[in-house]
Amino acid sequence: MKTASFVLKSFYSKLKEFSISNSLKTLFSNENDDIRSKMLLSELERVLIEADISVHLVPRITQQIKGNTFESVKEELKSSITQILNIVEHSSPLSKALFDKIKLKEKHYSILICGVNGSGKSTTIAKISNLLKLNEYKIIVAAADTFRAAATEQLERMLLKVGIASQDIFAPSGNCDPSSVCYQGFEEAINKDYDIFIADTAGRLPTNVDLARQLEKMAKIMNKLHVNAPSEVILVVDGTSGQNVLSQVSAFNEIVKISGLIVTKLDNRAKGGTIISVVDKYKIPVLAICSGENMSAIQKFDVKEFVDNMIQ
Ligand SMILES: Nc1nc2c(ncn2[C@@H]2O[C@H](COP(=O)(O)OP(=O)(O)OP(=O)(O)O)[C@@H](O)[C@H]2O)c(=O)[nH]1
Ligand SMILES: [Mg+2]
Repeated sequence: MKTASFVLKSFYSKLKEFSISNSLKTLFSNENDDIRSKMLLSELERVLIEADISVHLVPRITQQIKGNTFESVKEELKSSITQILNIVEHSSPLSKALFDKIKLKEKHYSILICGVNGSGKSTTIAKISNLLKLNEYKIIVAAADTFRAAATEQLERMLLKVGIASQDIFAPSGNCDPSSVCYQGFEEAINKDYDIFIADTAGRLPTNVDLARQLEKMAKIMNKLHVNAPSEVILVVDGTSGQNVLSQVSAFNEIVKISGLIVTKLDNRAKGGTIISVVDKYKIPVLAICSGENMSAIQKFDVKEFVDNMIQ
């Protein structure tokens, strides 16, 4: 098994591989370069777009660049991107409980997890459950992905691996409606005094009207049991999906108000620019990033660390 330190070191390894700096260095070949020259500016824009920063945001970033050397432009870019990312505070009661060991104040904290197919929802739930259990929370997970055959078994397998017992997984047998799984599971969480309730949902394209309504219903039905429910609605996005993530955030946010993002698969070909574009456009916090299938491959999103690795 990989050690925790190995996993931590590899968190930004792909981001480093795609570091903007490599391409940036080649732009500045002689001392008389002028960043405001049309050619250099459009080259710089190309570098940023290739890093997955949206075409709308790139000109706003380059407008601020004045330096003529690699080092000065690098520092200006870092500062501009940091400013964009710092528009929101990247935390929530859940992320604070996960990473800062700050106790959740709200009783029966409820979390609805959503996202497109295969974005990493169930794996992320297992990672979160693992951390919460280590932090001594009593948690219950509802298998509300009643859409895909074997989804419940997959979730159960992953949860059992991190020590969540089967009595703490709400998965009624038979053909169930996902909203009733959410309702009954959350009701059990309240009756049996669990600290945290997490609902896994089926992967869906938000453009599918029926599935969109179903997700909306899950959030509404939970609210009937607790005035603050769902306490958080987390959208899990695949960090390698580039600009598609922007449309996912927009569409899901129309259905249920997304309170935070978890970005997965940063160990794959993720270039990082997607995160910057999403935060700029939707002002939604990034609660955690995931970088591998290993249960310990989840960590807090730290703006400085992220920018330093993206632009070295
Ligand atoms: N490399 C890598 N793979 C990941 C990460 N998170 C999840 N995966 C893999 O992505 C695939 C899909 O993960 P799931 O957790 O099943 O995704 P899901 O969103 O629940 O999928 P559906 O329920 O089918 O919509 C699996 O093979 C996971 O092992 C990650 O951070 N890095
Ligand atoms: Mg799943």
